[in-house]
Amino acid sequence: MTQERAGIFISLEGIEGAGKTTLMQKIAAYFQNMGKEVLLTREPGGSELGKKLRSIILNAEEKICPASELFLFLADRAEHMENCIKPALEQGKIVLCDRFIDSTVAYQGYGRGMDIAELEMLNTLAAGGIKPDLTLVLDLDPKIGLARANARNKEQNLTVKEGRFEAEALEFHQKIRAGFLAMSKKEERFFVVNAEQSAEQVFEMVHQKLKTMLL
Ligand code: T5A
Repeated sequence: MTQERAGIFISLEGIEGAGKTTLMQKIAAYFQNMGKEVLLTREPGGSELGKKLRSIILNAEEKICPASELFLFLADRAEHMENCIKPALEQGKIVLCDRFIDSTVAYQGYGRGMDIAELEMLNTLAAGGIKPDLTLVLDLDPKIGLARANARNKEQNLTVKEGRFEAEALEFHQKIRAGFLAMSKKEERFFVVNAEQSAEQVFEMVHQKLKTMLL
């Protein structure tokens, strides 16, 4: 709310299977019921180019070195910001984005061990200096998140094609969780929610936060 723009930008972050997609749909319905226009989007894959990049980045069978992985996420972000997020904010829409800059710091920084200050600089470049007004961090034990994601994948018959990060060891996901919690202490835009609660309870916590934001 410090940045000058007509719309509101909300990002959702957390480990695999934290419930971001589920929560995003509830938040969208909440705003739509108020008559507001909402853009639901995600990274990677929010733009046309991003869809192609997503199929490469998340494919567990595609060998990619950490630096290439990072630059693919950044290319996805630059395109997404310029052609989707920025125009929507200028039109006064509420933008709900499943993962954004903080996933890069969590996964490529805390997870892969890349330099965090450098990642923050590259994020600024890719996102044109735009940060979310609110970042919801869904926090839960990675064992629970991975079990939820795997159960959903089985139910929906998803293949390993999008499983690059799900295939990582539990320790990797624990580092990601710790990374999100560390980041949340540094900036006021973060709101951490206990995602081990039911989807309804998670939304209720977020609903209270949204009400204070809209005052
Ligand atoms: N990545 C991304 C990087 O490394 N760097 C970056 O810069 C960026 C942007 C993206 C991957 O890319 C990495 C991070 C990711 O690994 P993705 O396919 O977009 O991958 O996957 P995720 O963002 O991880 O999302 P998921 O689809 O795995 O999980 P969600 O959206 O958090 O969870 P959701 O809502 O699908 O829920 C999972 C299951 O749990 C149930 C749901 O019904 C569903 O079955 N559920 C609950 N069950 C019980 N209680 C609740 N509260 C529940 N909420 C949902």
